[in-house]
Amino acid sequence: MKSLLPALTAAGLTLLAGATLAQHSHGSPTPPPVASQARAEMADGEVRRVDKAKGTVLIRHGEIKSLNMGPMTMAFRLQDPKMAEGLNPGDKIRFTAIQKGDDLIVTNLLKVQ
Ligand SMILES: [Cu+2]
Repeated sequence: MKSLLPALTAAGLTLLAGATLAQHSHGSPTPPPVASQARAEMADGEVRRVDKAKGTVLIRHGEIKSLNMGPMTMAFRLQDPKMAEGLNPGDKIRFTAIQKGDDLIVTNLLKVQ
């Protein structure tokens, strides 16, 4: 578990170095490394239930590496209750979550087709 941290840091530095080189080699726009990095952190899920009043959502999710969690169905709190708008049971999503005390909080959520 501890050995993951230096590896992640090294990967981050490599991305930064790559971005700097790309900027200096030519003027054409290159896709920022942020996109793939963010996607790697996102977990897959399927919405099972939405509680707009409480701002919670029950998600059947896949592995969440950042939380060291295997696939399961569980409730998450939405960082912003507005994230529940347009969200319905059965929707496939990709999301990021953080742990805050006993709560798991969805910080970013995208619907996928
Ligand atoms: Cu879980």
